[in-house]
Amino acid sequence: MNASTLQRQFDRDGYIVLDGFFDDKQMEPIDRLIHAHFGETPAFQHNDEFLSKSQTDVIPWFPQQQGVLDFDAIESDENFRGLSEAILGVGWYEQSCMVMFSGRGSSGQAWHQDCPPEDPQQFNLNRLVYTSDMKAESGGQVVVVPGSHKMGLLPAGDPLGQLQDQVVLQPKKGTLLLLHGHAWHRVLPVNAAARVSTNFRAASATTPQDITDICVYRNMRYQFSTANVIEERTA
Ligand SMILES: O=C(O)CCC(=O)C(=O)O
Ligand SMILES: [Fe+2]
Repeated sequence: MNASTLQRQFDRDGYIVLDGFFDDKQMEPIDRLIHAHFGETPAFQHNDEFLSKSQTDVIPWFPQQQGVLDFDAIESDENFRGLSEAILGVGWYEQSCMVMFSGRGSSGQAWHQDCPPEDPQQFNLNRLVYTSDMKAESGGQVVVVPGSHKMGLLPAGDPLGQLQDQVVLQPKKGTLLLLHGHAWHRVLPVNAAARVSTNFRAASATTPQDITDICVYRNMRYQFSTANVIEERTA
């Protein structure tokens, strides 16, 4: 499929899943590197209030900020860049890539929008690359409500409750998931083995760098830079 067809699909649904976008051979060494970095039980970084309220169980790592160069080849892939430009327009930019680790038995991620949806033009693009298969029995699938990037604010309510029309995605080794930051999404609990995903976030030329500083959950808005709940939300 060409980039403009995919762009229209993204505009309609708020996400696109592209299995096999990256070669297994390219994913395997990166997967090993990620697991070597985290080990079995890495220490957590967020504060207790965030952990208990957000029900989000993720440890981030920014390899490029530590001079690890292994992720650069993904970032510079021509098709990857072409698709990003088709969605974000000329002048788009990328952020330092973020690897996310959730240990076995962790709760995954509650429903959220990566940034507030009030201005439809201002959003982050998640470019999620999966270096190993998500198996149904292991959990960790991504759940999204198609078209929700155009439905405004994520409804207040149960952080983990099912939402109408939700779709469960099961990425595989080499899958690229392009996901609009205003789309309503979550990650299911991780049962069997540790889960990793790598996000090469990007945004349009006119979107501020700190666009994802405030995340919207069904029970709060949370600001990462100040580690504060800035709004309590009730249904
Ligand atoms: O790890 C994933 O599959 C999704 C993570 C996510 O919600 C995000 O990066 O915004
Ligand atoms: Fe997210």
